Amino acid sequence: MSVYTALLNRSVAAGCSRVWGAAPRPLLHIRSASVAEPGTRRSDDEQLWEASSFLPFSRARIGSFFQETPVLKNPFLEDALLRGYLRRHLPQGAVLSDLCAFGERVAIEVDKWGRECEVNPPRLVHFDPWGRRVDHIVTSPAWKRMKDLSAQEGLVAIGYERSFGEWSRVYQMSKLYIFSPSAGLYTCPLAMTDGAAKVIQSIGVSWPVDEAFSRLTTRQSERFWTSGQWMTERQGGSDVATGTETVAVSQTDGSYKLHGFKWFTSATDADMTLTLARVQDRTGATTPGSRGLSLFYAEVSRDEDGRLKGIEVQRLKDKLGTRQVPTAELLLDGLPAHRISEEGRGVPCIANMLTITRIHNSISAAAAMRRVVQLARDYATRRTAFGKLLRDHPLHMQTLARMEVETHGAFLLSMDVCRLLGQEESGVATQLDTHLLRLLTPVVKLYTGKQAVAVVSEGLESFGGQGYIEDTGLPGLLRDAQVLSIWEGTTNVLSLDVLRCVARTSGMVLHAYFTHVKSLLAGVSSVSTLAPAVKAVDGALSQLQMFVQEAATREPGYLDLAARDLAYSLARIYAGALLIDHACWKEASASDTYAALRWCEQDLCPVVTKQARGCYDPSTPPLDSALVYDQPAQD
Ligand code: UCC
Repeated sequence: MSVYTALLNRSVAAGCSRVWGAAPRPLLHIRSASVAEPGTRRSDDEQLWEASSFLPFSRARIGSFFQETPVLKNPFLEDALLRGYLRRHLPQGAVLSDLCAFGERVAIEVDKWGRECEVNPPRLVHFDPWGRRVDHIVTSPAWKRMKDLSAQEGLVAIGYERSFGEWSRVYQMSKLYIFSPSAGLYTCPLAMTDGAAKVIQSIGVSWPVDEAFSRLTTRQSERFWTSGQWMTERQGGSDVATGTETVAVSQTDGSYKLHGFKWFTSATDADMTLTLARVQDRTGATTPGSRGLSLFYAEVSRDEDGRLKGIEVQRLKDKLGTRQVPTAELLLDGLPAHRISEEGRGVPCIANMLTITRIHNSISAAAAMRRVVQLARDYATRRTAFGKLLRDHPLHMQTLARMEVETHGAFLLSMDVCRLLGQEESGVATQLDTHLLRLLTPVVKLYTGKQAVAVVSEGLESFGGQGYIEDTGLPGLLRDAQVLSIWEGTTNVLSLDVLRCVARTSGMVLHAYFTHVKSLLAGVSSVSTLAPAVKAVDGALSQLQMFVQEAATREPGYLDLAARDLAYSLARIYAGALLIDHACWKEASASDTYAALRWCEQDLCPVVTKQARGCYDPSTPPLDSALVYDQPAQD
C-alpha cells in the first residue's frame, strides 16, 4: 500500500470526507483499491492516481472554497459624505444625476479600462522598421479611451463652462474624485491640461494660444488636447529657479527655439506643453535664477518624415507606480515655441498651473483613500475569519473607522480648496478667500498626499495577503498613492511654500485663516454633542496663534525647522473646523458627528507640542545631523 493510500484510509476512517464535503465517488475509488483481486498488482502510479482523484487538493482539483472578491459599486452612491456635501452646497438635480450616472459608468466600464492601462503600460518605439528615428510613444487602447471619455464627460470643460457659477469647480472636482481611482492615472494629463488652460486664461493672451485653450476645454473628443508641464530638469524639479538650463533662442519671426533637457515629463503623449526656459541675449548670455525664466508654449508635432519636431525622446522612466503614464526624458533640440509670459516672469506665470495641479493632487489623494475604504468595507461583509465576518470583529471595524475619519478630513479639506478656487474664478471671492486659497493649496496638497499613503497602506492590510497580490489591483493603489507626496512639490518644499506665502503677504494669509476657522466654529452651541471637538479646535487655534506671534521674534531658521509641523497644524485644525461645520448641518448624519469628534481627539497642533519639546531650538540641527551621520565607535 502506498503512503498516500494509507493516509487516505485513515482519513476516510476519521470521516474527513464529510469535512471536505467530498462526493461519494472517491470513496468508491478507495474501496476498489482496497478490494483488488488477489494477485492483481496495481502499479504505484495507478494507486497514486486513485488517491489523487479522491484528494480535494491534488492535480486538477484545487479545493472548493474561493474567497469572495471585494466589489466596486457605484462610487457616487456608495459615498455618503460626497452626497451629503453636494446636497448641502450644490443640490441641483442635473449635477447629482450626472454624477450618479458617471459613478455607474466608472464601476461598470471605466474601472476595467484603468486596470488595462496598468497591465498594458506605454512603451517607446525609437525607430521604424527601416531605421528612421520616430520616437513613438505607444499607449494602450484603454488610455486612448480615457482621453475620449475625459472630453465627453467634461472632466476639464466643466471648470471653464462655469454653468454652476462659483460651485462649478466643486462639481468638476467631484467628478474627478469619482473617476480618479479608476482612471489608470489619466487624471495626471487632465491635471496638467486644466493647469495649462488656467495659465492661458490668466495671462489673457490670445494668439497663438486661443486655439489651444479651446481644445483643452472642449467636450468634443476629436478636438480635445492634453497638455504637458515640462518643469523638471536634470538638476531637479523643486529648485526650478537654479535647475533650469533650457535656453530659448529668438527667431526672426518673433518665435523661439528651445534647447535643453527635460528630465521628467509626465504624460508625454500630450498635444502641447507649457515649459520654462531662459531667453538668450544676442551674445548668447542668459539671466540666472528665477528672474531669468520665461514661460513658453509649444505644440508637439511631427515633420513630413514623421519625426518629432525639435524633440528626441531619450527613454521612458521606469517608475515605482504611475506606470500607466508615459513619463519621458526629452532632449529639446530646437523645439519651436512661443513665449507667453513677460520675460523673466515664467515662475509666477506657471504658479497658476501649480495651484491647479496641486488641487487635483489633493482630490486624487482623498479619492484614493475613499476607494480603499469602500473596497475594504465591502470585503469586510464577505470575508469570514475566526468564525465571523470581518465586519463583526470590533478591532477591524475600529481600524476601518480610523481610515474613514482620515478620509472625511481629506475630502472636506480638498473640497474646500475647490470651493475657494471656484469663488475666485467666478469673481465672488473676498480678499480673505483669495488669501485662504493661496495658503491652503500647499497645506492641503502636502497633508492629503502624505495621509493617502498611510490610509491606502492600512487599507491593503485589511485584505490580508491578498492586499499584497498584484493582480487583485490593490498594490497598484499603494504604488500610485506614493507619488502624491512627491510630484507637484514634496512635503518639505510645500511646507516652505507655506512660509513663503506668509512672508510675502506679511501674514495676511494667516489672518484670513484664523478669521475663517473662528467663523466656522462660531455657530456651534456649547451644549452640542460636538462641544469637545469645538473646545479642541478652539484651543489648538489659540495655541497656534501664540506660536506664530512668538516665532516671528525668533532667530532665522527657527520657522524653517517648524515648517512641516506648522503645515500639519494648519491642516488638522482647519479640517477639524470643517468637520464640525459639516456635522452641524441640519441633515448631517450621526457618522458626521462621530467623525468630527474622533478627528479632534488627535494632536491638532503638533507644532506647539514639538516646540515645547525644544525641537526647533538652535541645538536641534547639529543633533539631527549627528544622529543621521552617526559613526560606529572607533576601536
Ligand atoms: O512636473 C511635475 C510632474 C507633472 C505631473 C503633474 C500631475 C499632477 C497630477 C495630480 C493628480 C493625479 S513635478 C514638478 C513639479 N515642480 C514643482 O512643483 C515645483 C516645486 N517648487 C516650488 O514650488 C518652488 O517653491 C518654486 C519653483 C515656485 C520656487 O521658485 P522661486 O523662483 O524660487 O520662487 P519665488 O522667488 O518664491 O517666487 C517667484 C514668484 C513670486 O511672484 P512675484 O515675483 O510676483 O512676487 C511668487 O509669489 O512666483 C510666485 N509664486 C507663487 N505664486 C511662487 N510660488 C507660488 C505659488 N505656489 N502660488 C502662487
